[in-house]
Amino acid sequence: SQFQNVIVKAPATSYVNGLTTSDLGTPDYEKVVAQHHAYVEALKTCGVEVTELPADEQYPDSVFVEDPAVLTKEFAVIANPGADSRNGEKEAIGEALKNFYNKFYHIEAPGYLDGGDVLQADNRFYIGLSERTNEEGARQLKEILEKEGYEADILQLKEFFHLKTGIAYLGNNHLIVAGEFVGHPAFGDYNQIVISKEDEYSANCIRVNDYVLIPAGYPETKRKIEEAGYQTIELDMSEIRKQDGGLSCLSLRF
Ligand code: CIR
Repeated sequence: SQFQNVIVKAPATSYVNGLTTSDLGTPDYEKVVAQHHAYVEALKTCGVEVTELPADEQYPDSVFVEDPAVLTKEFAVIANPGADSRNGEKEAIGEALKNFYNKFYHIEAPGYLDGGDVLQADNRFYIGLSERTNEEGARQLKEILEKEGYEADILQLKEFFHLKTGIAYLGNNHLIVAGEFVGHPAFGDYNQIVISKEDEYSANCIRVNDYVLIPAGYPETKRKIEEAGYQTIELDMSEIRKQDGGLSCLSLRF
């Protein structure tokens, strides 16, 4: 949770035509830009250097930079995004990461993996099997991580879109869990902050240095995180949510 750098990508006007399973309506592009800008400002408040990549109209979902890569302090893994319309996003992310890393790994077909299915908690990674991440993709990532001295567990998702849709690690053994992860045996050793069904969207939040960024409109979640000892910054996520996105999806933090 100590980060120096963050990569984000400006939303393209094509964002409004991106993939979604939600029935929340079409995003308002002006509002998307404003919400993305507020997100970048919040990250700066957290003391990180923000690199903003230019918008890419060809990829409506490319604002969700978390999915084409998995980063550690020591190396970068270029993922192989499981949605056809997003797979090519890995090229621009790979280029951008050359400015920060000299050690790269790649997830290769027939393995597919979205970074949204990967959660790091200290030296352990959790990898979710989802509609986007298959067993071969998860197996490749686990092998890379273990070779590099990390631990990695693979778990099957039942309902969540991505692993991090329903879970976040704050540091200090504090884990936020919602939905199918409440009472899940893989997470029994953590101090859990349990999010109720109606507040499920707020389980996707991010610890960045001295703050936890949370979606606006979830007072119970805010209270629980502050009681655990963290300062929070609330961000309006309405237009991001319409395309199945959350706070973690919008950045790569390292
Ligand atoms: C997609 O379907 O790929 C995008 N509309 C949303 C991606 C959200 N990313 C994430 O949860 N890491």
